[in-house]
Amino acid sequence: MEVDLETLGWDARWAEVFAPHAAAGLQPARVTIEFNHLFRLATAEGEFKGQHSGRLRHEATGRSMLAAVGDWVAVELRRDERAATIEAVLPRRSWFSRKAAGEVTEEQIVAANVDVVFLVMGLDHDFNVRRLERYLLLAYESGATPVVLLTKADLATDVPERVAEASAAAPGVTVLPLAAPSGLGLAPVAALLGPGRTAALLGSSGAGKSTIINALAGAEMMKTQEVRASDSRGRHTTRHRQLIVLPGLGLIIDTPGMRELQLWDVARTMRDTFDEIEALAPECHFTNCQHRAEPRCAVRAAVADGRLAAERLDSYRKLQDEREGLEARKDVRARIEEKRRGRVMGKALKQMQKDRGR
Ligand SMILES: Nc1nc2c(ncn2[C@@H]2O[C@H](COP(=O)(O)OP(=O)(O)O)[C@@H](O)[C@H]2O)c(=O)[nH]1
Ligand SMILES: [Mg+2]
Ligand SMILES: [Zn+2]
Repeated sequence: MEVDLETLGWDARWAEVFAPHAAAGLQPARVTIEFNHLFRLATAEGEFKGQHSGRLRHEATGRSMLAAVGDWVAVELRRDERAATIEAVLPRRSWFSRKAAGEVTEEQIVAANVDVVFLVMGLDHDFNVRRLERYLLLAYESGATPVVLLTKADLATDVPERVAEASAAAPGVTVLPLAAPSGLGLAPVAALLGPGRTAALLGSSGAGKSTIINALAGAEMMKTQEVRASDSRGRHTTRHRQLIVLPGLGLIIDTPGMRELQLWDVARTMRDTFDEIEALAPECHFTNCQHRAEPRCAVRAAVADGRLAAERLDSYRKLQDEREGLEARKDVRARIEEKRRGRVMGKALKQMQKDRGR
């Protein structure tokens, strides 16, 4: 099977960074599925399964240096086995990361090379402005352009109000209501895609992400779920992240519920998302004002006289807390790493002394 790489998102810029790998006889491939370090890869010659080369695994100093869904990689093809060895990961243009689960805090790439990220929220019990703000931070952090999709518009009676609420929380971001099963509002979503463009869907389980993919594809690409009436949550159907090619429309990455997704480095993005608060901060009396109980705080003054919504300051504080928690965990990790290195050094020293003593 011959596949046009451009339908997978390939372009002149990728070709340029790939040139040295091409010279080494490698082929370009895009990661469509990752499962426990086993990959499915889309190449010009169709689908291959893939694994990292021993050298790449060995040289990676962190998980974020290994391949993830959406990555372009350089592979050695073993055509007879339909298998490939991943020799290199091309530098990412954008990426979503999360704290990897486990004892140490480590950055893990969730999806790479995403042009537009759809923040999906159902207009049922799922609708939550605070959560939207957090998704927005993630989107800004990733480098992809965010768009808010409010699904299940057919179940809501207050669609214009919800759209206004979401727009207020996401200044300058397109907010689109839709009811994917009936096709209502789908055209403007499709218009944001395009051949070779990659979108990712972020949102809670049951928000309607897979339903959007199916509606866009006009086919049952993804299994959707029955929703429990009690809490509008669906059961988990999408187990792994997956990059799906929508013929003629572009590419889309479906993600399992993003509950586990936590912010990695939010300092910059806090400034972008809460720019009205960051703009007031220089007027505070204390340069390191946290806008909590400090006297002569310009931010709290703005809330008091109605120039700033109290909810905005609330969200800001919640993110501040989250960020501090994460920073503390990073510190712990750094101390553990230092200790480990100290132990290795200590062993080496002892060995040296022993050797000398001989
Ligand atoms: N009424 C209505 N139901 C929807 C809509 N979108 C999704 N659903 C239903 O919500 C449930 C969860 O959808 P699914 O796409 O599996 O959610 P995911 O977990 O985000 O992938 C399914 O039963 C869908 O049929 C919508 O726009 N309107
Ligand atoms: Mg799903
Ligand atoms: Zn202040």
